Amino acid sequence: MRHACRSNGRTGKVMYLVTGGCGFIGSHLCAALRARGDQVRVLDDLSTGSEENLAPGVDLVRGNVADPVAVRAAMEGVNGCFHLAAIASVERGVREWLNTHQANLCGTIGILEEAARARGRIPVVYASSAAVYGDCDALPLTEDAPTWPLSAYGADKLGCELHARVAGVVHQVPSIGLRFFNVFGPRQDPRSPYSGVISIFCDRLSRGEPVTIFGDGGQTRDFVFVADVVIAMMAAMGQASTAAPVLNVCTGRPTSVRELAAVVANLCSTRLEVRQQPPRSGEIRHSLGSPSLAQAKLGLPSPEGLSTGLAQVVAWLRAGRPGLAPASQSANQPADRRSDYQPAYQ
Ligand code: NAD
Ligand code: UD2
Repeated sequence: MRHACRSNGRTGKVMYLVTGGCGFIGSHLCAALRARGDQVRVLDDLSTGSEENLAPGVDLVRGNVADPVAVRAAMEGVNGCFHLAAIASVERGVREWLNTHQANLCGTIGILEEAARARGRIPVVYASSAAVYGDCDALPLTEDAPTWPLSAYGADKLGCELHARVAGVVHQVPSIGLRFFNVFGPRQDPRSPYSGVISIFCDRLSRGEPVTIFGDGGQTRDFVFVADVVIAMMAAMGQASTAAPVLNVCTGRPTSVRELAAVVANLCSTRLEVRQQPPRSGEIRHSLGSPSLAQAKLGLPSPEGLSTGLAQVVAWLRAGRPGLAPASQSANQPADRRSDYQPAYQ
C-alpha cells in the first residue's frame, strides 16, 4: 500500500529519514517502511552498522549524526524522522564517556534542532532505553517509575527524553520516545563484544559449543523481538506530539538466562554445556517492563512469543547470517545476500 503524504502540506509519497538505518533494529525498520511503499533515506556513519543490511531502494547518506551539516542535508524534504543512531553499548559508555555522549545525546539534540527548523516541524520517533530506569525494585516497570540511570548510556537516553520535551514545549517539535527493553532478532551480530545474550547463545548452541553464564543464571530480562519493535516504531510516528510522550517497548514476560539457554539448546537439538563465570559487575538482577500503556496508545498486537523469535534467529544464523558482512571483507560481500532472509513482517 502506498501512503500519500498528508503532513506538512506536502503531497506525494512519504519520505522518512532513519538514522542508524544500517544497524540491527534500523535495518529492519527500513525494510518494513520500504515494504509498505515509503521512501527511505538513512543517515549512518557505518561505525557498527553495515550497508549490506539495507533493503533495496533505500538511500544512504554516510555521515555522523552529531555533525549538524550532515543532519541538515539528511533531513531535507523528509516527512518524519526515526532516530536510532547511537553507540548502543553500556560498556563503551564507560570507556568512551564523552565520545558516546556526543553521539547519543548531542546527536539527538541535533536531530531535534533540525526538526524545529522545518516550517511544518518534522515529527521525531527516537530510541530510548530501559536503561533510563536503572535498578528499580517495583516490577514490572511502568512509564511513571522513577528514572535513575546507572550508566552514561542510560543518562544520555534520559537526556534525550528531557530534550525532546524541551523541543516540544519551546520549539513545537512533535516527538515520541520508545524505551526499548532487550531487543533480539536476526542481524544482531553475535561476533560483537556488545551483542545481546540471545544472539551469542544462538550462535554458540547452533554450532554445538558451550555457553557462558555470568552468575547463577537466575537474572531475568524482558526480551522483545525486533519485528515487534518495528511495529511499535511505525505506529508511534502517528502519535508524536509536543507533549513528548515516552512508552515502553517490551513484552511484560520475564525469562531467566538459565531458562533461555535451555530453550535455545532445545531449539538447536544440542546438549547444553554451561561454563559459569562470576556475575558482571554493576548488573541489574531483574529487568521487566509493562507493555500496557504502549499497547493502549499504539494499538499494538500481542508480542511474538520468545520461541518463535528464537527460531528466526537460528534460521538466520543457519542461512549464513545474510546482511552481516564477513568480519574482514564487508566491501566484498555480494549484494544479493540481502534477499536471502525475509523478516516475518514482510
Ligand atoms: P546498532 O549498533 O546495530 O545500530 C546503531 C546504528 O547507528 C549503526 O548502524 C551505527 O553504524 C549507527 N551509528 C552509531 N553512531 C552513529 C553516529 N554518530 N552517526 C551516525 N550513525 C551512527 O544498535 P541497535 O541495537 O540497532 O540500536 C538502535 C537504537 O536502539 C540505539 O539508539 C540503541 O541505543 C537503542 N536500543 C537498543 C536496544 C537493544 O536491545 N538492541 C535496547 C535499548 C535501546
Ligand atoms: C541490555 C542492553 C544494554 C542496556 C541494558 C540496560 C543489549 C545487548 N544490551 O544489557 O545496551 O540497554 O540492557 O539495562 O541489549 N549473559 C550471559 N552470558 C553471555 C551474555 C550475557 O550470562 O554470554 C547475561 C548477562 O550477564 C545478563 C543477561 O545475560 O544478565 C543479558 O545480557 P545482555 O548483554 O544481553 O543485556 P543486558 O541486559 O546486560
